[in-house]
Amino acid sequence: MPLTCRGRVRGQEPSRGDVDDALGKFSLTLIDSLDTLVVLNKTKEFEDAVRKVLRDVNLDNDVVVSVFETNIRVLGGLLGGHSLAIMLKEKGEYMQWYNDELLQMAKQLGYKLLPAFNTTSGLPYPRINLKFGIRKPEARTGTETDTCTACAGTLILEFAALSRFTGATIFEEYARKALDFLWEKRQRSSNLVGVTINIHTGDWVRKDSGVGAGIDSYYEYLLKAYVLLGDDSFLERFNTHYDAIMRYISQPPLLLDVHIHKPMLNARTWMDALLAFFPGLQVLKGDIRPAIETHEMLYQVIKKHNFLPEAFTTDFRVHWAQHPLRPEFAESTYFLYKATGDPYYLEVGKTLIENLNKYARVPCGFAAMKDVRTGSHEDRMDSFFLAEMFKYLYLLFADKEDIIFDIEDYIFTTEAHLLPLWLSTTNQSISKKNTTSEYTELDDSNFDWTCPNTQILFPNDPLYAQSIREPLKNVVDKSCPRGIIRVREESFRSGAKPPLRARDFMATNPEHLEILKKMGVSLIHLKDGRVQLVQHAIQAASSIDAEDGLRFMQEMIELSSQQQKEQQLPPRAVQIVSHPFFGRVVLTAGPAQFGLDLSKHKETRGFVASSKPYNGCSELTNPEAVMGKIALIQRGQCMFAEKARNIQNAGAIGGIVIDDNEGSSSDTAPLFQMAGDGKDTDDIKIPMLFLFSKEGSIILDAIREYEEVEVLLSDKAKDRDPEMENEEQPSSENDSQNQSGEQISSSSQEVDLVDQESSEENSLNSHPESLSLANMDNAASISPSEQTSNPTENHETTNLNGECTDLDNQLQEQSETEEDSNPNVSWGKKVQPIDSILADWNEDIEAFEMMEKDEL
Ligand code: DMJ
Repeated sequence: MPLTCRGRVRGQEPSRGDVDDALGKFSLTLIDSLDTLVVLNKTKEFEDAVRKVLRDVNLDNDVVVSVFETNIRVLGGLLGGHSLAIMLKEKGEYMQWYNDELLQMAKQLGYKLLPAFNTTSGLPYPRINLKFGIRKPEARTGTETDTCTACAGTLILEFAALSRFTGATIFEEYARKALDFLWEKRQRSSNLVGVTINIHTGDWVRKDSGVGAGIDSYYEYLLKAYVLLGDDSFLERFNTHYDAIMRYISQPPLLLDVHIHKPMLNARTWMDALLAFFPGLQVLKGDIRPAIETHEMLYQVIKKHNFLPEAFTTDFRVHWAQHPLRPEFAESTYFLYKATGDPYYLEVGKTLIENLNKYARVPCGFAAMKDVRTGSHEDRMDSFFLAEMFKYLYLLFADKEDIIFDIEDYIFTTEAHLLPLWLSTTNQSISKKNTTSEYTELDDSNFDWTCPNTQILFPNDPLYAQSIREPLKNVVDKSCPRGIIRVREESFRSGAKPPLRARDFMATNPEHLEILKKMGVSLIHLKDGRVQLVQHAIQAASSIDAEDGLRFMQEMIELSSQQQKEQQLPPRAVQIVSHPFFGRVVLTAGPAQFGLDLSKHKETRGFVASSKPYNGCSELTNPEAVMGKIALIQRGQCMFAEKARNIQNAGAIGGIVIDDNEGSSSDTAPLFQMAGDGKDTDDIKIPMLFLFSKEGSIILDAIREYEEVEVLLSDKAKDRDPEMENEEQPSSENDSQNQSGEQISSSSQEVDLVDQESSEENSLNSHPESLSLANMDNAASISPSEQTSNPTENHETTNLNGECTDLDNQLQEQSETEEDSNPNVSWGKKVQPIDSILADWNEDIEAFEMMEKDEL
């Protein structure tokens, strides 16, 4: 935990849910970073680290861990460490004492994971208790029915390496069986796989399919298993899937999820950050062009936000704002540089390193970005940062002689652990089953993009990559908000104009109601005054109308979730700028619905002082201490607005409310928004922010240690620059800001606090089967009535290279100001099931809902 400078021990910190499943009290970061030390030529440190692992690590802990994470990080880390330990030993200088101890640990761990495979399908349970295995009452796991495709399909490299290193064939056999099962279950007409699968029945639970979260390394391991094990069946499977990916998912430069049964239908309008590994895999396959294109698009998104947000929309807006310092983009940059030799990729790497140093480096390491928009941090540095990010960035700039062994003799696992290629000819006793006959002859055009040897195709020609990037150079900046692309393309292909766009819909317009009826969409008036939209495809006038209705409903969902987001104020940042922090520590803060709006004004900078009484609920007894400063107040006992008025009257230039619930943290709790007191709050002119207890205590601890602590309250952390380290900033800026005191309008609220997450509970996503508008007025507010132009086909087109059409521009403006608008639309509850055609669609949407909640 790089902000609090401690290790994260499972059970000793508040649970973060699934993310913690990677932690098994087995010194994860130490093991995951073993082979990085050798790559970075820190051989002595590697030797020490191996000794520490052998001395301290216990694998027999009563902890439930993820089988996938334990495999790729711990088993992979031990095997990577072993691979390089024996390489060093052979060289004769280091590790002379080493006697396969890491391999023995790996084997012990391998046996601990095997009970997870005790299913009829051979797909492993997603979790296992390291001490008690599975299904026994003490194990506290084994009731799960589903796992992700990547979770079951990312074992073969580590398990086969373990078998081949030790001669114990059982590991490779189990991993192969799981892969065979997944292959059997692929959707036969599209040749795609879903995101999650039932480990007992083999039914797809989530039928959306992409190359990012939940599936990514399944594809990676098919191709790499072929490279490591030389088994053609893996290559044939990979090529079959790759053909499907390029046919349906790849829309260069985008990679968009589709439905496995309806692969021409996009399943989402956003992409996740994990797919950034895919260009690297395409390099391994030899398909350089789309790799260059997707990588270029991702780089432009990064340039916009400094980091790749966890998810971003097809028009490149932030969808999920966090960034846990994922390495996938650096990985692809490394492989593209190797493939093309284009120095452009060194420039890309330099930008990555500069951004890490500028925005993520903190006194005890590198902190994950909680929100790329504000630059705020999370007290988290995942082990993959050292295992992968450091390794790939170092290798990008390393010359051959900088590395003490030949990296070409190894293959990278998904966690960038190194396994020697000589394993392919060792202990080959595991037979190649199911190899022939199953693979359909692929159309040759599948390989049109493939260049098996880049040196032959463009020897020393860096301009090759540049010529591919050139047409895309403004793809992100000049992008226009998109609709649902595939749907749009299809409707224009047939020359059809959608009869009604969701954004134009007015519930009071009889013509619109007529069109809805034709499309099989009915309006249900609920007792509480709300209206629900439900589509029954069989009630549509024709199958074309039914499809139009489906599109209309899908657009409505998009619109609704966009509007849901617009109601929320974005998070703010508290940045500690005084010595010794100098802006390096940025805390995520909740906004207030009253007081100075930091998104419209310059940041407020000042020293902090605790108010007396600390709860700020009455006139302050220490006005001299808070005068001209940012007052710290504890949450509770009175309204937030009352606290704000009391500190403002005492002369404070801003306020930070610290949560009184001990242990609360923005890592584990949803963003918190302070509401007014139901009265007019225009009199409150100072900015107010909210910190959970953990973040608050970082400031309180700093005061105890350094007395004078200066902070910056803003909507986005200020770049850390030498200014912060040298300058003693006077607080005049704040004074003038305070005096200018522009009026901030605030809607009246009856509650003290708005918890943004729980306010989302009635959102459409929770009840995707039917749509309910809050009331007729709000229904009308969906439709921008001031819209002047009539939508035409052109309005929907997006020109990747050029300008947006009029409507596009209009939409762009809307999206840019989205945080200011408050259309106040809410969606209601499910009323009735829908027919079988729609049910299929709804299942997919339910799956998205799950995905939104638990993915990544
Ligand atoms: C890593 O642990 C592995 O690369 C995994 O396959 C997915 N991504 C994470 C880091 O983002």
